[in-house]
Amino acid sequence: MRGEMIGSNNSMASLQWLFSGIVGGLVILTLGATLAVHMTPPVIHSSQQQVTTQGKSPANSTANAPASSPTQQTKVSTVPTKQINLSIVATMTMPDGSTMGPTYLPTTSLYVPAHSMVTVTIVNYDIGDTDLPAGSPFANVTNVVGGSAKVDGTSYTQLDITKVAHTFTIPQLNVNVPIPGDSPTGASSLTVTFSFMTGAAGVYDWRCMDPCGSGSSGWGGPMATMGQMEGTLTVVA
Ligand SMILES: [Cu+2]
Repeated sequence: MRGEMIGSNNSMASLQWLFSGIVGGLVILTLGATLAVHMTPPVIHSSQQQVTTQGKSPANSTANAPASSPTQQTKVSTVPTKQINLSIVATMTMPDGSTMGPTYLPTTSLYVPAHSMVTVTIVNYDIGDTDLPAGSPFANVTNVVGGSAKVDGTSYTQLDITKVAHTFTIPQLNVNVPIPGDSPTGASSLTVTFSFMTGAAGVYDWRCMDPCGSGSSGWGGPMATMGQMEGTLTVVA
């Protein structure tokens, strides 16, 4: 009798276990389906692909994490960052009294960490435009974080080919940012900012692709001179 009661209780308990197991399973399945829907990856613009790629290394640098721009921070806060400040002047007087320019300053020899986010600030004092050839791809902002650059705080993804003064171009990394020759505010300079991701260590050429130099092609003088409109980007492991 007692044994039967116990047995009966066990049967009841087993049924309860079975029932709660089914309910639990359904809850888990429902949660799983809900999460699957909500965890669909966000649409990533082609220019941001490297961000996601680089973002996978969780080591290093909470100290170097960008302090602002929360939308970018969620994706790139785990990678090292590096700030580069450049300016562009129309002419610069050399110690011997000769002039050179236009030129990037203070140096075109840039050093950045591998697998990092490099933020570049360029103050362009060389107001005025040099047309890019019709259909030039260098009128477009390419392969920068977020897909756009900013001029005096306003985002842009391309310029009219007649509104370009210079470009900041790293051909091997497909990074290109056209630098406007017209200040939106009418000021005597304008400030361009953008970020790009580095990959493996190596030495890359970077340069201006707008024919701002001398000669009939515009590709002479500063455009053909290291330290003026071309330089090197050394990515350090
Ligand atoms: Cu140039």
